[in-house]
Amino acid sequence: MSYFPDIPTIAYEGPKTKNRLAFRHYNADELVGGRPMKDHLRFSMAYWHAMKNTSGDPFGGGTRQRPWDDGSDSVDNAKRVADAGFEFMQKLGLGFYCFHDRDVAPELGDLRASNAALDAVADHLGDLQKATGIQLLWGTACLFSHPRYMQGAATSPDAGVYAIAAAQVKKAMDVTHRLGGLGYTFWGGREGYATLLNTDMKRELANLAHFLHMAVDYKKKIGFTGQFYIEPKPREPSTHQYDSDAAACLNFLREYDLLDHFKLNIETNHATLALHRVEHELNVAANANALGSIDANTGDELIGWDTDQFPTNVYMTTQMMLQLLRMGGFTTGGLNFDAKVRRESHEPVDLFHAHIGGMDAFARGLKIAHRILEDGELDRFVQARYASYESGIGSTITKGEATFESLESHAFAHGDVIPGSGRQEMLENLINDYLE
Ligand code: XLS
Ligand code: NI
Ligand code: NI
Repeated sequence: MSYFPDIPTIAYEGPKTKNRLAFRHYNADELVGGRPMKDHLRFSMAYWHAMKNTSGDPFGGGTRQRPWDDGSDSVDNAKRVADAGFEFMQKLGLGFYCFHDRDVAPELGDLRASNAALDAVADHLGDLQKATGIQLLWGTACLFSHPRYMQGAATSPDAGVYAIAAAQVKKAMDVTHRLGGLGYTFWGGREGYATLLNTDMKRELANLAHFLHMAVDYKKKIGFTGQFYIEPKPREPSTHQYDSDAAACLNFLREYDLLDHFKLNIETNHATLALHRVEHELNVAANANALGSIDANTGDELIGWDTDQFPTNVYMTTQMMLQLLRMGGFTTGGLNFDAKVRRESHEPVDLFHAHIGGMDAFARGLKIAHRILEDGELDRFVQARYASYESGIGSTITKGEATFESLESHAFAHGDVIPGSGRQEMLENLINDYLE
């Protein structure tokens, strides 16, 4: 049984092809810097967007044709969706996927029944993984859709809700572990607040920290060795989300002694909502040794909300890949397409066009970034820009040996200084040279 009978396996045909269902740049086994593209990029399907999302918006319901999903809460239906998902990933050559517990299996009337459904679908997912070699990049629990989570989960004012959230994460971790998941993500869907008038922020943050410490303990207990990720996002659905950006997450993790146990999963559209470029967020995370994974998408800068579009901008993917290559690439993480087709793009084939575009955009970004780094002109400029910190008075600053007194005598002795040009325009031209 095929769910995409008219769509062939997508092949690399090179930049000149006229075939819209082909890769122009992503060539899985082609080596870039001695490593196959597929290992650099580690593309992943986001189950919720690719398989479950119907592309509704606040003004109208879903438009998407999803012949694999009859909308029922049965385990059989969930297994069919999984079959469609694995056929889709195989046809695109996606080596990984990510899910929320409630994407892959239905939430039923009570927790025990929901857990049993999840176990049954997980068995099926395990079989599909075995048959295809596709791996689970990370799992997570949906702690934001059900009405009980309207005021948060691990930051809920209600301890009963908090307990259910913990039970749900416990189960989602079990299943992720069982499926050999390489990671587990905490996106604090509704961990934030709408107004301080009703909010005890200090208590909510402490509760959140306890929750994550319990997750760390449970991870050890079950022998799960996957990487934990926190995914920053500044707003939506809450007005103020606690994990607002990479710096805020790192500060929270440090304050509550969790930094050793978590890395960040950086999402492009969330960076934009935080008024940062995604490369800034990647850089902040990487500098703290905490860049774990990426939710690859992009936002519409005119609309200003989390539109979760597919990434197509090569200038952006180039900057992202520069950050990633400089840090030595992914270990457990990957590029997870946390992106959805537009409401107008309602046919199953649109899912293919969307992923092909995203994969090609990152493949180009990878090749371009690799060449930029190999040629070295950009890095040489940056190095030279800071050269004054490598010798003389500068090196005493770098080594932490300088004092206000030593710097004052340097300033007295040498008089005023104007730094060299930042050459922003020249460097922008340099990058454009590589974007043929
Ligand atoms: C929503 C988030 C979500 C996480 C997983 O904006 O991006 O999809 O990635 O819970
Ligand atoms: Ni995401
Ligand atoms: Ni998002």
